[in-house]
Amino acid sequence: MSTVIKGGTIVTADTTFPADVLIEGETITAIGKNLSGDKVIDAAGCYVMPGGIDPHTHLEMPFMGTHSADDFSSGTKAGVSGGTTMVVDFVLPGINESLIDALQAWHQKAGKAASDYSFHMAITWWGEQVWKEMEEVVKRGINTFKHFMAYKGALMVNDDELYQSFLRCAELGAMPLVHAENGDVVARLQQKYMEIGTTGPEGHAFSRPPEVEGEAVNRAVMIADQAGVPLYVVHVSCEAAHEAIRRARSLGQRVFGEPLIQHLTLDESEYFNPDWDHAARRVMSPPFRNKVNQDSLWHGLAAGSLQVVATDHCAFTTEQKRMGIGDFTRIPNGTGGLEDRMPVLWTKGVRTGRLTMNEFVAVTSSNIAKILNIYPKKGAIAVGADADIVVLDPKKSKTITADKQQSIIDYNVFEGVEVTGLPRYTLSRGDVVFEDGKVTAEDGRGKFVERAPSPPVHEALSSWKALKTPQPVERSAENMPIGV
Ligand code: DUC
Ligand code: ZN
Ligand code: ZN
Ligand code: ZN
Repeated sequence: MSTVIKGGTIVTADTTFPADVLIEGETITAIGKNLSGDKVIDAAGCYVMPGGIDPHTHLEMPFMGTHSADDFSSGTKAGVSGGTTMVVDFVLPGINESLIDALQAWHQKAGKAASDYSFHMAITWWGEQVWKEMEEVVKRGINTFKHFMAYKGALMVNDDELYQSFLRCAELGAMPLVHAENGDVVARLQQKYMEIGTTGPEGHAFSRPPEVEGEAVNRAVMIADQAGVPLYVVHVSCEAAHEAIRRARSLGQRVFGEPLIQHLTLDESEYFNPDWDHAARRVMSPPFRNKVNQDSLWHGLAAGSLQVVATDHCAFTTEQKRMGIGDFTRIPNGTGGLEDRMPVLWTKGVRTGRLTMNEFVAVTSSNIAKILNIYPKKGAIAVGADADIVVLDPKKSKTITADKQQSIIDYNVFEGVEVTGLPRYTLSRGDVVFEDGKVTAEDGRGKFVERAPSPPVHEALSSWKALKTPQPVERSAENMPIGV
Protein backbone atom coordinates (compact mmCIF):
# COMPACT_ATOMS: atom_id res chain seq x y z
CA MET A 1 0.00 0.00 0.00
CA SER A 2 1.29 3.43 -0.92
CA THR A 3 0.19 6.81 0.38
CA VAL A 4 0.72 10.20 -1.17
CA ILE A 5 0.61 13.46 0.76
CA LYS A 6 -0.65 15.86 -1.89
CA GLY A 7 -0.64 19.56 -2.46
CA GLY A 8 1.35 20.73 0.55
CA THR A 9 4.48 22.78 1.05
CA ILE A 10 7.46 20.84 2.36
CA VAL A 11 9.36 22.56 5.14
CA THR A 12 12.68 21.10 6.23
CA ALA A 13 15.45 22.55 8.38
CA ASP A 14 17.09 23.84 5.18
CA THR A 15 14.44 24.70 2.65
CA THR A 16 10.77 25.28 1.76
CA PHE A 17 9.16 24.12 -1.52
CA PRO A 18 5.83 22.81 -2.82
CA ALA A 19 5.85 19.05 -3.48
CA ASP A 20 3.99 15.79 -2.89
CA VAL A 21 5.44 13.02 -0.74
CA LEU A 22 5.09 9.35 -1.66
CA ILE A 23 5.24 6.77 1.11
CA GLU A 24 5.61 3.05 0.49
CA GLY A 25 5.42 0.90 3.60
CA GLU A 26 7.15 2.82 6.37
CA THR A 27 9.44 4.91 4.20
CA ILE A 28 9.43 8.03 2.03
CA THR A 29 10.17 6.82 -1.50
CA ALA A 30 9.63 9.92 -3.66
CA ILE A 31 9.27 13.68 -3.37
CA GLY A 32 8.06 15.64 -6.37
CA LYS A 33 5.20 16.98 -8.45
CA ASN A 34 2.05 15.07 -9.40
CA LEU A 35 2.82 11.87 -7.49
CA SER A 36 0.10 9.29 -7.09
CA GLY A 37 -0.55 6.52 -4.60
CA ASP A 38 -3.26 4.14 -3.37
CA LYS A 39 -4.30 6.53 -0.65
CA VAL A 40 -4.29 10.33 -0.83
CA ILE A 41 -3.79 12.66 2.12
CA ASP A 42 -4.87 16.18 1.34
CA ALA A 43 -2.25 18.71 2.44
CA ALA A 44 -3.58 21.73 0.52
CA GLY A 45 -2.73 24.90 2.44
CA CYS A 46 -0.57 22.90 4.87
CA TYR A 47 3.11 22.56 5.70
CA VAL A 48 4.57 19.05 5.47
CA MET A 49 7.35 18.72 8.03
CA PRO A 50 9.39 16.02 9.77
CA GLY A 51 7.54 14.69 12.83
CA GLY A 52 8.76 16.22 16.06
CA ILE A 53 11.28 14.47 18.27
CA ASP A 54 11.07 15.19 21.98
CA PRO A 55 14.41 14.11 23.42
CA HIS A 56 13.45 14.63 27.04
CA THR A 57 10.53 12.79 28.64
CA HIS A 58 9.94 10.94 31.92
CA LEU A 59 7.10 8.48 31.40
CA GLU A 60 6.01 6.27 34.29
CA MET A 61 9.15 7.19 36.21
CA PRO A 62 9.52 6.46 39.91
CA PHE A 63 10.48 9.82 41.44
CA MET A 64 10.24 11.72 44.73
CA GLY A 65 8.17 9.06 46.47
CA THR A 66 5.68 8.61 43.64
CA HIS A 67 5.80 8.03 39.89
CA SER A 68 5.08 10.32 36.95
CA ALA A 69 1.47 9.95 35.85
CA ASP A 70 1.72 9.59 32.07
CA ASP A 71 2.92 6.25 30.76
CA PHE A 72 4.19 5.33 27.30
CA SER A 73 0.61 5.02 26.04
CA SER A 74 -0.78 8.38 27.16
CA GLY A 75 2.61 10.07 26.68
CA THR A 76 3.13 9.03 23.06
CA LYS A 77 -0.55 9.75 22.26
CA ALA A 78 -0.07 13.24 23.66
CA GLY A 79 2.98 13.47 21.43
CA VAL A 80 1.29 12.51 18.16
CA SER A 81 -1.66 14.84 18.91
CA GLY A 82 0.82 17.70 18.83
CA GLY A 83 2.93 16.43 15.90
CA THR A 84 5.64 14.67 17.91
CA THR A 85 6.39 11.22 16.50
CA MET A 86 9.31 10.14 18.67
CA VAL A 87 10.25 10.52 22.33
CA VAL A 88 13.53 9.80 24.09
CA ASP A 89 12.92 8.75 27.69
CA PHE A 90 15.38 8.35 30.57
CA VAL A 91 16.16 4.91 32.01
CA LEU A 92 16.70 5.54 35.72
CA PRO A 93 18.50 2.70 37.52
CA GLY A 94 18.08 2.60 41.31
CA ILE A 95 21.23 2.98 43.42
CA ASN A 96 23.28 -0.22 42.96
CA GLU A 97 20.82 -1.50 40.36
CA SER A 98 22.27 -3.02 37.19
CA LEU A 99 21.93 -0.70 34.19
CA ILE A 100 20.90 -3.69 32.08
CA ASP A 101 18.11 -4.68 34.49
CA ALA A 102 16.86 -1.10 34.50
CA LEU A 103 17.01 -1.01 30.70
CA GLN A 104 14.92 -4.17 30.50
CA ALA A 105 12.36 -2.65 32.86
CA TRP A 106 12.11 0.41 30.60
CA HIS A 107 11.70 -1.74 27.51
CA GLN A 108 8.81 -3.42 29.30
CA LYS A 109 7.09 -0.11 30.08
CA ALA A 110 7.67 1.17 26.56
CA GLY A 111 5.89 -1.87 25.11
CA LYS A 112 2.72 0.28 25.15
CA ALA A 113 4.17 3.11 23.09
CA ALA A 114 2.00 4.32 20.19
CA SER A 115 4.92 6.01 18.42
CA ASP A 116 8.66 5.36 18.19
CA TYR A 117 10.96 5.90 21.14
CA SER A 118 14.51 5.64 22.30
CA PHE A 119 16.26 5.90 25.65
CA HIS A 120 19.03 7.77 27.41
CA MET A 121 20.68 5.86 30.28
CA ALA A 122 21.05 7.72 33.58
CA ILE A 123 24.21 7.25 35.63
CA THR A 124 22.76 7.41 39.15
CA TRP A 125 25.62 5.67 40.96
CA TRP A 126 29.20 4.76 40.15
CA GLY A 127 31.37 1.64 40.40
CA GLU A 128 33.16 -0.95 38.32
CA GLN A 129 29.86 -2.60 37.42
CA VAL A 130 28.52 0.63 35.97
CA TRP A 131 31.77 1.24 34.08
CA LYS A 132 31.50 -2.27 32.54
CA GLU A 133 27.78 -2.16 31.81
CA MET A 134 28.06 1.15 29.95
CA GLU A 135 29.66 -0.73 27.07
CA GLU A 136 26.78 -3.20 26.94
CA VAL A 137 24.28 -0.31 27.05
CA VAL A 138 25.98 1.21 23.99
CA LYS A 139 25.81 -2.18 22.23
CA ARG A 140 22.08 -2.16 22.91
CA GLY A 141 21.56 1.02 20.94
CA ILE A 142 21.93 3.81 23.49
CA ASN A 143 24.64 6.40 22.88
CA THR A 144 23.78 8.96 25.58
CA PHE A 145 24.30 8.91 29.36
CA LYS A 146 22.53 11.36 31.66
CA HIS A 147 24.05 12.76 34.86
CA PHE A 148 22.15 14.60 37.60
CA MET A 149 24.29 17.27 39.25
CA ALA A 150 21.34 17.94 41.60
CA TYR A 151 18.93 15.83 43.73
CA LYS A 152 21.47 15.34 46.50
CA GLY A 153 21.06 12.08 48.39
CA ALA A 154 19.05 10.56 45.51
CA LEU A 155 20.17 10.82 41.90
CA MET A 156 23.10 13.23 42.20
CA VAL A 157 26.61 12.23 41.16
CA ASN A 158 29.69 14.08 42.40
CA ASP A 159 32.48 15.59 40.28
CA ASP A 160 34.70 12.52 40.60
CA GLU A 161 31.88 10.32 39.28
CA LEU A 162 31.06 12.85 36.59
CA TYR A 163 34.65 12.94 35.38
CA GLN A 164 35.03 9.16 35.36
CA SER A 165 31.75 8.67 33.54
CA PHE A 166 32.61 11.38 30.99
CA LEU A 167 35.95 9.64 30.31
CA ARG A 168 34.08 6.38 29.80
CA CYS A 169 31.64 8.09 27.41
CA ALA A 170 34.62 9.42 25.44
CA GLU A 171 36.02 5.89 25.10
CA LEU A 172 32.69 4.47 23.98
CA GLY A 173 31.82 7.20 21.46
CA ALA A 174 28.84 8.12 23.63
CA MET A 175 27.71 11.59 24.71
CA PRO A 176 27.08 12.68 28.30
CA LEU A 177 23.99 14.70 29.18
CA VAL A 178 23.77 16.79 32.34
CA HIS A 179 20.99 18.10 34.50
CA ALA A 180 23.07 21.06 35.61
CA GLU A 181 22.25 22.54 39.01
CA ASN A 182 24.64 22.62 41.97
CA GLY A 183 22.87 20.08 44.20
CA ASP A 184 24.89 20.92 47.33
CA VAL A 185 23.95 24.59 47.18
CA VAL A 186 20.32 23.75 46.36
CA ALA A 187 20.11 21.47 49.43
CA ARG A 188 21.43 24.28 51.70
CA LEU A 189 19.07 26.84 50.20
CA GLN A 190 16.12 24.48 50.62
CA GLN A 191 17.02 24.07 54.28
CA LYS A 192 17.35 27.84 54.72
CA TYR A 193 13.97 28.66 53.16
CA MET A 194 12.21 25.95 55.15
CA GLU A 195 13.81 27.29 58.36
CA ILE A 196 12.64 30.86 57.76
CA GLY A 197 9.12 29.59 57.05
CA THR A 198 9.02 29.93 53.25
CA THR A 199 7.40 26.54 52.82
CA GLY A 200 5.24 27.22 49.73
CA PRO A 201 6.04 26.68 46.03
CA GLU A 202 7.86 30.05 45.84
CA GLY A 203 10.50 28.48 48.10
CA HIS A 204 11.22 26.05 45.26
CA ALA A 205 12.13 28.94 42.93
CA PHE A 206 14.14 30.77 45.61
CA SER A 207 16.20 27.66 46.36
CA ARG A 208 17.17 27.11 42.71
CA PRO A 209 18.35 30.52 41.42
CA PRO A 210 20.02 30.92 38.01
CA GLU A 211 23.45 31.00 39.70
CA VAL A 212 23.22 27.35 40.79
CA GLU A 213 22.48 26.41 37.21
CA GLY A 214 25.14 28.67 35.69
CA GLU A 215 27.81 27.30 38.02
CA ALA A 216 26.93 23.70 37.23
CA VAL A 217 26.92 24.24 33.46
CA ASN A 218 30.33 25.89 33.70
CA ARG A 219 31.63 22.98 35.74
CA ALA A 220 30.18 20.34 33.40
CA VAL A 221 31.58 22.13 30.36
CA MET A 222 35.06 22.29 31.88
CA ILE A 223 34.94 18.64 32.96
CA ALA A 224 33.75 17.57 29.52
CA ASP A 225 36.65 19.47 27.98
CA GLN A 226 39.11 17.71 30.26
CA ALA A 227 37.56 14.35 29.43
CA GLY A 228 37.59 15.12 25.72
CA VAL A 229 33.90 14.49 25.16
CA PRO A 230 30.99 16.47 23.69
CA LEU A 231 28.28 17.57 26.13
CA TYR A 232 24.52 18.06 25.96
CA VAL A 233 22.95 20.28 28.62
CA VAL A 234 19.28 19.48 29.23
CA HIS A 235 16.68 22.08 30.23
CA VAL A 236 18.81 25.21 29.85
CA SER A 237 16.64 27.82 31.56
CA CYS A 238 18.72 30.96 32.04
CA GLU A 239 21.32 33.31 30.61
CA ALA A 240 23.99 32.14 33.09
CA ALA A 241 23.73 28.61 31.68
CA HIS A 242 23.38 29.78 28.08
CA GLU A 243 26.45 32.02 28.47
CA ALA A 244 28.60 29.07 29.60
CA ILE A 245 27.44 27.10 26.54
CA ARG A 246 28.13 30.00 24.18
CA ARG A 247 31.62 30.45 25.57
CA ALA A 248 32.46 26.75 25.26
CA ARG A 249 31.19 26.67 21.68
CA SER A 250 33.19 29.76 20.76
CA LEU A 251 36.28 27.93 21.99
CA GLY A 252 35.51 24.99 19.73
CA GLN A 253 33.84 22.59 22.16
CA ARG A 254 30.90 20.55 20.97
CA VAL A 255 28.39 21.60 23.61
CA PHE A 256 24.66 21.53 22.93
CA GLY A 257 21.87 23.27 24.85
CA GLU A 258 18.20 22.35 25.15
CA PRO A 259 15.64 24.89 26.38
CA LEU A 260 12.15 23.67 27.23
CA ILE A 261 8.92 25.07 25.80
CA GLN A 262 7.87 25.83 29.39
CA HIS A 263 10.91 28.02 30.13
CA LEU A 264 10.47 29.82 26.81
CA THR A 265 6.88 30.81 27.49
CA LEU A 266 6.05 30.70 31.23
CA ASP A 267 7.74 32.79 33.90
CA GLU A 268 8.50 32.84 37.61
CA SER A 269 5.42 34.91 38.51
CA GLU A 270 3.50 31.59 38.37
CA TYR A 271 5.06 30.62 41.72
CA PHE A 272 3.57 33.69 43.41
CA ASN A 273 0.00 32.84 42.44
CA PRO A 274 -1.99 32.81 45.70
CA ASP A 275 -3.60 29.49 44.68
CA TRP A 276 -1.22 26.85 46.11
CA ASP A 277 -2.32 24.23 43.57
CA HIS A 278 -1.70 26.59 40.66
CA ALA A 279 1.85 27.32 41.81
CA ALA A 280 2.71 23.73 42.80
CA ARG A 281 1.54 22.36 39.46
CA ARG A 282 4.30 24.47 37.89
CA VAL A 283 7.06 23.26 40.20
CA MET A 284 9.80 21.75 38.11
CA SER A 285 13.59 21.89 38.13
CA PRO A 286 15.01 24.22 37.03
CA PRO A 287 12.10 26.53 37.88
CA PHE A 288 10.57 29.05 35.51
CA ARG A 289 12.67 32.24 35.24
CA ASN A 290 12.11 35.94 34.56
CA LYS A 291 11.65 37.60 31.14
CA VAL A 292 15.33 38.50 30.75
CA ASN A 293 16.27 34.82 30.96
CA GLN A 294 13.41 33.87 28.63
CA ASP A 295 14.70 36.31 26.03
CA SER A 296 18.16 34.80 26.28
CA LEU A 297 16.73 31.38 25.37
CA TRP A 298 14.84 32.73 22.34
CA HIS A 299 17.97 34.51 21.14
CA GLY A 300 19.99 31.30 21.53
CA LEU A 301 17.55 29.38 19.34
CA ALA A 302 17.71 32.04 16.62
CA ALA A 303 21.48 32.39 16.82
CA GLY A 304 22.16 28.65 16.97
CA SER A 305 23.88 28.65 20.38
CA LEU A 306 20.90 26.57 21.63
CA GLN A 307 19.78 23.80 19.31
CA VAL A 308 16.77 21.89 20.61
CA VAL A 309 13.37 22.58 22.21
CA ALA A 310 12.15 19.77 24.48
CA THR A 311 9.56 19.34 27.25
CA ASP A 312 11.03 17.30 30.14
CA HIS A 313 7.47 15.91 30.18
CA CYS A 314 7.12 14.60 33.74
CA ALA A 315 3.47 15.01 34.66
CA PHE A 316 2.00 14.71 38.16
CA THR A 317 -1.64 15.05 39.19
CA THR A 318 -2.77 17.75 41.61
CA GLU A 319 -3.16 15.06 44.25
CA GLN A 320 0.47 14.04 43.77
CA LYS A 321 1.60 17.69 43.93
CA ARG A 322 -0.20 18.01 47.28
CA MET A 323 2.38 15.68 48.84
CA GLY A 324 4.33 18.91 49.24
CA ILE A 325 1.78 20.99 51.20
CA GLY A 326 3.77 22.60 54.03
CA ASP A 327 7.12 21.56 52.54
CA PHE A 328 7.98 22.65 48.99
CA THR A 329 10.89 20.18 48.87
CA ARG A 330 8.31 17.36 48.71
CA ILE A 331 6.34 18.69 45.75
CA PRO A 332 7.08 16.21 42.94
CA ASN A 333 9.15 18.14 40.37
CA GLY A 334 7.77 18.11 36.88
CA THR A 335 5.37 19.53 34.32
CA GLY A 336 3.75 18.23 31.13
CA GLY A 337 4.12 19.59 27.60
CA LEU A 338 4.36 16.73 25.10
CA GLU A 339 1.12 17.62 23.32
CA ASP A 340 1.73 21.36 23.41
CA ARG A 341 5.43 21.79 22.53
CA MET A 342 5.04 22.15 18.75
CA PRO A 343 1.78 24.21 18.67
CA VAL A 344 3.04 26.56 21.40
CA LEU A 345 6.44 26.98 19.72
CA TRP A 346 4.79 27.59 16.34
CA THR A 347 2.43 30.16 17.89
CA LYS A 348 4.93 31.97 20.13
CA GLY A 349 7.95 31.46 17.87
CA VAL A 350 7.07 31.28 14.16
CA ARG A 351 3.93 33.41 14.23
CA THR A 352 5.69 36.17 16.16
CA GLY A 353 8.69 36.16 13.81
CA ARG A 354 11.14 34.97 16.47
CA LEU A 355 11.87 31.79 14.48
CA THR A 356 11.63 30.96 10.80
CA MET A 357 9.69 27.85 9.77
CA ASN A 358 12.99 26.17 8.91
CA GLU A 359 14.40 27.01 12.33
CA PHE A 360 11.23 25.55 13.84
CA VAL A 361 11.90 22.24 12.07
CA ALA A 362 15.54 22.36 13.12
CA VAL A 363 14.85 22.84 16.82
CA THR A 364 11.88 20.48 17.08
CA SER A 365 13.30 17.63 15.00
CA SER A 366 16.34 17.74 12.70
CA ASN A 367 18.97 19.08 15.10
CA ILE A 368 18.30 16.49 17.77
CA ALA A 369 18.19 13.71 15.16
CA LYS A 370 21.71 14.74 14.12
CA ILE A 371 22.95 15.08 17.71
CA LEU A 372 21.56 11.64 18.59
CA ASN A 373 22.96 10.07 15.42
CA ILE A 374 19.65 9.00 13.88
CA TYR A 375 19.54 11.50 11.00
CA PRO A 376 18.20 11.21 8.30
CA LYS A 377 16.22 8.08 9.29
CA LYS A 378 14.45 10.50 11.68
CA GLY A 379 14.20 14.28 11.47
CA ALA A 380 14.10 14.54 7.67
CA ILE A 381 11.70 14.71 4.73
CA ALA A 382 13.95 12.83 2.31
CA VAL A 383 13.85 9.70 0.17
CA GLY A 384 14.75 6.78 2.41
CA ALA A 385 13.73 8.49 5.66
CA ASP A 386 11.09 7.00 7.96
CA ALA A 387 7.72 8.48 7.07
CA ASP A 388 7.34 10.32 10.41
CA ILE A 389 5.52 13.40 9.18
CA VAL A 390 3.34 16.18 10.47
CA VAL A 391 0.93 17.92 8.12
CA LEU A 392 0.57 21.24 9.89
CA ASP A 393 -2.42 23.43 9.12
CA PRO A 394 -1.33 27.02 9.84
CA LYS A 395 -4.96 28.20 10.04
CA LYS A 396 -6.19 25.64 12.55
CA SER A 397 -6.61 27.05 16.10
CA LYS A 398 -7.58 25.85 19.54
CA THR A 399 -7.50 26.94 23.14
CA ILE A 400 -5.38 24.56 25.21
CA THR A 401 -7.40 22.93 27.97
CA ALA A 402 -6.86 19.95 30.24
CA ASP A 403 -10.39 18.70 29.44
CA LYS A 404 -9.35 17.78 25.92
CA GLN A 405 -5.75 16.65 26.39
CA GLN A 406 -4.28 13.17 26.03
CA SER A 407 -2.19 13.45 29.18
CA ILE A 408 -4.05 11.81 32.06
CA ILE A 409 -3.41 14.59 34.57
CA ASP A 410 -6.17 16.98 35.70
CA TYR A 411 -4.66 20.30 34.57
CA ASN A 412 -2.37 21.81 31.95
CA VAL A 413 0.29 24.47 32.59
CA PHE A 414 -0.70 26.06 29.26
CA GLU A 415 -4.42 26.14 30.15
CA GLY A 416 -6.18 28.94 28.24
CA VAL A 417 -3.35 29.57 25.78
CA GLU A 418 -4.66 30.09 22.22
CA VAL A 419 -2.58 28.27 19.64
CA THR A 420 -2.77 28.57 15.85
CA GLY A 421 -0.90 26.05 13.69
CA LEU A 422 -1.96 22.48 14.51
CA PRO A 423 -1.50 19.08 12.93
CA ARG A 424 -4.15 18.14 10.41
CA TYR A 425 -2.49 14.72 10.22
CA THR A 426 0.41 13.08 12.01
CA LEU A 427 2.05 10.02 10.43
CA SER A 428 4.37 7.58 12.15
CA ARG A 429 6.32 5.28 9.81
CA GLY A 430 3.60 5.75 7.21
CA ASP A 431 0.62 5.09 9.52
CA VAL A 432 -1.82 7.93 10.13
CA VAL A 433 -1.71 8.16 13.93
CA PHE A 434 -3.62 11.43 14.35
CA GLU A 435 -6.35 12.79 12.12
CA ASP A 436 -9.28 15.20 12.50
CA GLY A 437 -8.39 15.95 16.09
CA LYS A 438 -8.37 12.25 17.02
CA VAL A 439 -5.59 9.82 17.89
CA THR A 440 -5.87 6.74 15.70
CA ALA A 441 -2.67 5.02 16.89
CA GLU A 442 -2.81 1.79 18.78
CA ASP A 443 -0.78 1.04 21.87
CA GLY A 444 2.28 -1.05 21.15
CA ARG A 445 2.84 -0.03 17.53
CA GLY A 446 5.86 2.10 18.49
CA LYS A 447 9.35 0.70 17.91
CA PHE A 448 12.60 1.15 19.77
CA VAL A 449 15.03 3.25 17.73
CA GLU A 450 18.62 2.08 18.14
CA ARG A 451 21.27 4.77 18.11
CA ALA A 452 24.84 3.87 17.21
CA PRO A 453 27.82 5.45 18.95
CA SER A 454 29.72 8.16 17.10
CA PRO A 455 33.46 8.04 16.61
CA PRO A 456 35.04 10.05 19.41
CA VAL A 457 35.18 13.37 17.58
CA HIS A 458 35.90 15.83 20.29
CA GLU A 459 39.53 15.82 21.37
CA ALA A 460 40.17 17.65 24.61
CA LEU A 461 40.94 21.26 23.80
CA SER A 462 42.39 22.55 27.01
CA SER A 463 45.91 22.31 28.35
CA TRP A 464 44.78 19.03 29.96
CA LYS A 465 45.25 17.43 26.57
CA ALA A 466 48.95 17.37 27.39
CA LEU A 467 48.22 14.90 30.18
CA LYS A 468 47.13 12.25 27.68
CA THR A 469 50.75 11.75 26.62
CA PRO A 470 52.74 12.91 29.61
CA GLN A 471 56.20 14.14 28.76
CA PRO A 472 58.85 14.51 31.47
CA VAL A 473 59.69 18.18 31.82
CA GLU A 474 63.24 19.13 32.51
CA ARG A 475 63.21 22.06 34.86
CA SER A 476 65.86 24.61 34.19
CA ALA A 477 66.02 28.37 34.00
CA GLU A 478 65.84 28.30 30.17
CA ASN A 479 62.66 26.26 29.76
CA MET A 480 60.63 28.09 32.40
CA PRO A 481 57.83 30.08 30.81
CA ILE A 482 58.43 33.79 30.70
CA GLY A 483 57.07 35.54 33.72
CA VAL A 484 57.30 32.60 36.08
N1 DUC B 1 13.17 18.00 36.64
C1 DUC B 1 11.87 17.92 36.79
O1 DUC B 1 11.23 18.94 36.97
N2 DUC B 1 11.29 16.71 36.73
C2 DUC B 1 11.98 15.52 36.43
C3 DUC B 1 13.40 15.59 36.64
C4 DUC B 1 13.96 16.93 36.55
O2 DUC B 1 15.14 17.10 36.42
ZN1 ZN C 1 4.56 3.18 40.79
ZN1 ZN D 1 16.53 17.37 34.89
ZN1 ZN E 1 14.24 15.55 32.96
